[in-house]
Amino acid sequence: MPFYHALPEYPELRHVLVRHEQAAAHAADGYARATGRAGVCVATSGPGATNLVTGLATAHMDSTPVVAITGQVPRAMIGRDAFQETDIIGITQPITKHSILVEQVDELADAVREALRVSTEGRPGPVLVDIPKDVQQAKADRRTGGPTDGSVTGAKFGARSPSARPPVRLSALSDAVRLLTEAERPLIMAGHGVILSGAYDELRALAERTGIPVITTLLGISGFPESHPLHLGMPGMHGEVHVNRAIQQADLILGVGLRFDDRVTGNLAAFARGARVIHIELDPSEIGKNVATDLGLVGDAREILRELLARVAPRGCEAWREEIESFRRERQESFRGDLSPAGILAAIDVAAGGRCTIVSDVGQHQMWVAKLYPYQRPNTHLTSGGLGTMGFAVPAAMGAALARPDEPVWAVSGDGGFQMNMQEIATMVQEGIPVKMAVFNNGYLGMVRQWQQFFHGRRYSATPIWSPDYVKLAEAYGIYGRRVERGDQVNEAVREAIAQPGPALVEFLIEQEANVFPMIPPGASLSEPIEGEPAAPRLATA
Ligand SMILES: Cc1ncc(C[n+]2csc(CCOP(=O)(O)OP(=O)(O)O)c2C)c(N)n1
Repeated sequence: MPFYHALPEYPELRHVLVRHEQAAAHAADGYARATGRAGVCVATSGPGATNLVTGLATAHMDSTPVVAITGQVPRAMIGRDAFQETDIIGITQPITKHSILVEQVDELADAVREALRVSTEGRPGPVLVDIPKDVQQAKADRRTGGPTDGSVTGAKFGARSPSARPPVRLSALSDAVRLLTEAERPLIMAGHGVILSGAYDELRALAERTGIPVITTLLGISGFPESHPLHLGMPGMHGEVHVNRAIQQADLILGVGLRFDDRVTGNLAAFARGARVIHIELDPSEIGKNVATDLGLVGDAREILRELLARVAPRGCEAWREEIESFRRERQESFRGDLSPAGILAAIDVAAGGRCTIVSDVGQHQMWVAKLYPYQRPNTHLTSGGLGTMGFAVPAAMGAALARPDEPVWAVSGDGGFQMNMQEIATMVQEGIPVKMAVFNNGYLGMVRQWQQFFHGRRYSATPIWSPDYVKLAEAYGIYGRRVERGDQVNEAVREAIAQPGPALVEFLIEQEANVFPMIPPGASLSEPIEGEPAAPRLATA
């Protein structure tokens, strides 16, 4: 109440009232991913605060700077199970980078500054500031201490000042250069760190100078142009066969700003057995955490790539040029049917004139979006990678749309994830946030159905999913809505949706039992992909 009482005095703060606090956290996250600045969300104590939890965990897993401000019961009531009391600091401790319970009003301004700074500095992450009601009601002299050069609230993770940590040792850099020069089949694996540090130009220059092919992890997508002749694609569980084959055949992997997640490596014991690994990473605790590393370079990806560029001599990758080219030729889509994800995504790209941001949800459609959308511009693919949070796309797209008013922002969801946060259409209408929503409706929790088909003998337990009439839903919210059943309706629907000044909803009735290929079964190595419909039902292994 005190926070909202004061809010009208600060018209320069854009406040967006969401319908569910989970959406506030995701919207702040979407804003943060799109701008590099902290996204801020606010919730009341108790249930409001706990509703933020999934969004904070999502931001934590993907290293994005979100600041959550929560109300708390008055100090004298803390610990007495007061009405709407929760220990939100305790609940969120493992999923925040930092959290602060503000116990004195004198500390409030510094706590908020500190939260903004910590969230963006170094490896970004979520920070929670919990403020008891009586602290909010107390008076203090407005403290104007702290930096006034904008370096706090204006801090951007992509434009960090050079890190305070000691520079990478010269001997380590020259070891890296030697490994890069001597390798016959080197590969660059680019992760989220490339985007967080804004290392696009440096990555591209290094690849072009050395001829080393680049693969982009789910969160590294749009860190390197999709159509670049050196771009191979996405690795891992749903990565293309040729990308995983390249990993398995490589003799050197240069990992840039990634954490070698299990969805990327498959069975660790069989991951890139012939390769030495150089790992560039801001967070030293990531080095060697999952994959044994021959050389770790700790620091900002952009700074370290610059150092390498200054030292590495031009080279080609002759020993493996032919394989790389054949890998690229193998890129293909294995979707049957007239209304294909590739066709829908191509239509969105064309209708947006190549200028749009895609925010995907979690499931099969997420993998299609990751592999098939022709990303050319930096940081135009936003998705929940580490936590894999269904329901992320719609609210995160709201945050991205507020950050990028000059281009269409599309939320691409499945019928399952869309129904987890579709209440936010009301927010879009009330606040004039023109998110374009694509629902890939297959009538199933598709990714789970696929696992049931492959590993549980087609026992479709609790995966068929009913949907409301999305056209009528759009109508109920007073927005454009359209159902697309055939390939020849795609272009027009997408164009019309983009032409709307406000939000728009397009439902695509895609083939119900389409699968995402290839797929590395859980626990298997990158060399064991399933490339087509399994002949006989298998039993679950994991
Ligand atoms: C909040 C949440 N609950 C459950 C899951 C597990 N899960 C992963 S994918 C998936 C199905 C997604 O179905 P849908 O949204 O329809 O997308 P599709 O796979 O059909 O494209 C589920 C339930 C999850 N990732 N997130």
